[in-house]
Amino acid sequence: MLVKYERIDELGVITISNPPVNALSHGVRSGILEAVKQAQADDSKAIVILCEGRTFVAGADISEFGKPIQEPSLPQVNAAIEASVKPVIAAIHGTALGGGFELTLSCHYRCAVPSAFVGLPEVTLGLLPGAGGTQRVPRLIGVKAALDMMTSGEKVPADRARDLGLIDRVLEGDLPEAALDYARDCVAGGLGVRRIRDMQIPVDSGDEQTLDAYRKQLSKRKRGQEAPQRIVDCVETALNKPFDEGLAFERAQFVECTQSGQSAALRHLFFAERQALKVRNLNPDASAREISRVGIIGAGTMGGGIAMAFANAGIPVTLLELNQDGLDRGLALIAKNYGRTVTRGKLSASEASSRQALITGSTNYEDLGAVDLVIEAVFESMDVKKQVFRRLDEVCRTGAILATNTSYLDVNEIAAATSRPEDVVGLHFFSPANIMRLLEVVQAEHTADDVIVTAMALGKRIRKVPVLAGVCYGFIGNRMLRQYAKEAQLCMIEGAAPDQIDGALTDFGMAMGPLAVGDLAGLDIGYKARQALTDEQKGDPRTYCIADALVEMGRLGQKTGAGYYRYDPETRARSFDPEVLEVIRCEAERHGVVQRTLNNEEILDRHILALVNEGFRILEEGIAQRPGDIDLVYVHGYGFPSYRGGPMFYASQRGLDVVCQRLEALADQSGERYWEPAPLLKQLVDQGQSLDDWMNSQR
Ligand code: T1G
Repeated sequence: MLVKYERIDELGVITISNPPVNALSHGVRSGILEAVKQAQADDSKAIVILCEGRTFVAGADISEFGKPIQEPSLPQVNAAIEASVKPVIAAIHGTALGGGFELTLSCHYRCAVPSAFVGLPEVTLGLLPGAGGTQRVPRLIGVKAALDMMTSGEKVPADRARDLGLIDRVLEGDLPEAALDYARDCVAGGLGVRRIRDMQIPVDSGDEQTLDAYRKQLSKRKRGQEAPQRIVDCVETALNKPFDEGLAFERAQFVECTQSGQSAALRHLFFAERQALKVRNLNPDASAREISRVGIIGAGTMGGGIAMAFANAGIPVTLLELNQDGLDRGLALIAKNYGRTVTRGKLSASEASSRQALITGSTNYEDLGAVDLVIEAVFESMDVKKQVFRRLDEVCRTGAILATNTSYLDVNEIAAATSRPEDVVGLHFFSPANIMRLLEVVQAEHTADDVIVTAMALGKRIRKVPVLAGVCYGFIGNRMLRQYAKEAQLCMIEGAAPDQIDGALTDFGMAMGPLAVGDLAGLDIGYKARQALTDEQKGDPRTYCIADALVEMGRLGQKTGAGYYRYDPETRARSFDPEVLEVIRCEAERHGVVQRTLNNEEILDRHILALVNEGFRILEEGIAQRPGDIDLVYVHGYGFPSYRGGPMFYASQRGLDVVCQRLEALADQSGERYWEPAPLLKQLVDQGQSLDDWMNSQR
């Protein structure tokens, strides 16, 4: 029974039960409407709407999008609730989100348990609140607070929601009793219906300016995204038009969003993130090991960031650095980072210090004897890592998980340095590790199934996006990045200036262009790594000669004020430097490259399709479980625009046949076998199959 209606004394109680999150499927919407009608006809004095299970309604059923909307629509259900002749009270627990929160807004009163949250996260799905949220919320809390809530999509805790006026009462005690008591109070107090549609927006003289400011701000902060701008348009309509007109405008905007490629992409990522947690071919009896204390080796930027990621999730950390100075520097950097989050208002001072207190410094390996998991984040050298793992093998307790944060080294080789390869796994974090959500969980040949189960669950627990990867050079992300970065170098030596290359990629939606990224990381990192390689190992000299020339000129990137670009010493603002063009021209001449003009379409295809082609190879080798996993890696680890769904989703949207043809054209143009379409891509195109078809064949 999705929706139950019962009488309890003078109250009519509507209970929704649609696990796992009480999503507003067609059946639920129909059931609510039926129950509301029934309640109008009986002698109940008030109606209470609540949910069974772990949460109040968490939104519309996202899996229904893209299909024809079946009536009753949620706006129709909400209209019936709001029109009720007797007060309707929503009783919230868990997270009332999206359409779930909009359902409560059509009620006349809202109460919640202290641990509850409310929110309108539609924007994270490329949507907007499509069941009255853009019209009702401004009437409750004003234009600016409403825009903050709807364009961020962030959850609001119950007490703050009450303070804002989004809910009326934070309950003491549990549901349903506390909610029924609150409803009885409403009846006893003679509180009649109170419809938000009849309220006036608490107008602020600066509202028009707020709308303009928001449009400007969003054009930068959410560049390229359609839904945020449409939310501003809906709020502007709420400000200037009658309620029903605003509701109709909102609905039209919402329907357009549901049909947009951006929303399809973001919904794809929503489900991909949940799918990624499901690892195929594991022993079904494998269960997660208890992780209550973590050891991290290396107090550098990465080790400190990883320590913060665990402390932020309430997990105590022992941060090991062999020399005291290094440890002190690492702890000071952590303190500075927490101080910055307090300054930005992201954390209270007390919360920041309680998290920081969870991180204990040590210079003694013996202090790792009792931890449940150790993550090494030491220098990227196989010899150094093997040394560390031999030492861990000696000091760590039986059953402790030994993880390497290596970016691309062979985890099998590292595991072989211990007597317990079954406890060794790769946990590849991305810098800054306390911010970047991606976590590549690298499954080595002997990694035990329960270690993988533990790592995936732990990744979610520390609010990362865990993605399983097999062992190969660079796993998923860095392996694809290598091809992408190579194309940046080739486009440059062939005649495209750094700002043209970066501009083409940022116009596509990448957070940063490849050359600006190189300057940020430091050109000397690649330069030093190449010193240890033979010419053959280095590969095509055209793919690194410019970078090496710049390094030898002392232009290491941002840290020296010049790399591919010049940087203002104060602001670090980036500017084009004609001197670099001369370096490029000389290197082109030296390597016999005849320069030419490249258009942005070619630059973009060579970068993005390099990712796609390598992604298909990664799939067919079984390094990634599914295309959505690859998309998550590139969106959450490398700044691929989320509203394009990731490289593999982008390829599907563009058409695998079109992608295949472009790759073949690039192979003809460059003579590089690398550009030949990956066999799996060719096979799907020849068979007229999609990536979804391939996924279904893998089940
Ligand atoms: N629709 C369908 N399935 C959903 C769902 C939803 N809204 N939310 C979650 N699921 C599934 C999810 O796929 C997973 O399935 C299971 O529930 C547990 O989810 C008209 C148009 C509520 C905070 O954006 O944020 O309303 O993998 O693993 O970590 O204006 O789910 O087990 O098969 O995430 O405890 C707006 C989305 C929709 C909220 C719980 N609402 N959900 O987190 O569990 S648009 C949202 C969440 C809308 C209206 C508009 C989280 C959660 P499976 P989970 P969790």
